[in-house]
Amino acid sequence: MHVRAALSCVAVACAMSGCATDPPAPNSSSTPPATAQPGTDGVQHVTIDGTDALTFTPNVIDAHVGTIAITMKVTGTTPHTLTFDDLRLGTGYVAGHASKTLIVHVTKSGTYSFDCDYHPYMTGTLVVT
Ligand SMILES: [Cu+2]
Repeated sequence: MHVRAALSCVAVACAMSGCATDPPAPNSSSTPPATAQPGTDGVQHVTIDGTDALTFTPNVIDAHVGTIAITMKVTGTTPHTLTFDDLRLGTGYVAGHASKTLIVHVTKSGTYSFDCDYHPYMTGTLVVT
């Protein structure tokens, strides 16, 4: 009896303070997406890093339908590729401390995933709106 009364008391306090509607805390370890910036050439430009931790950083690119120039900069000594398997398009081998730019023409909005040929678990997503 005593316990039940205490529990319903907590429920009322929670509803009144609105604590049930608080959004979950954001994941502070995730990197915000990279947004492709339109240049004077009409091409959207974005640069992401390929790291020795075997990650693309950031690993989400936001862009709009059109032409997107994605530069992958290899920040360490481990070579990578940036490859869109579905689009059959990629940078090919990019050596340590080098960078390469991939031009992608996107005509349809959607989500396009990419990865590294050498490290298939190294993945990223191009989100086109
Ligand atoms: Cu790689």
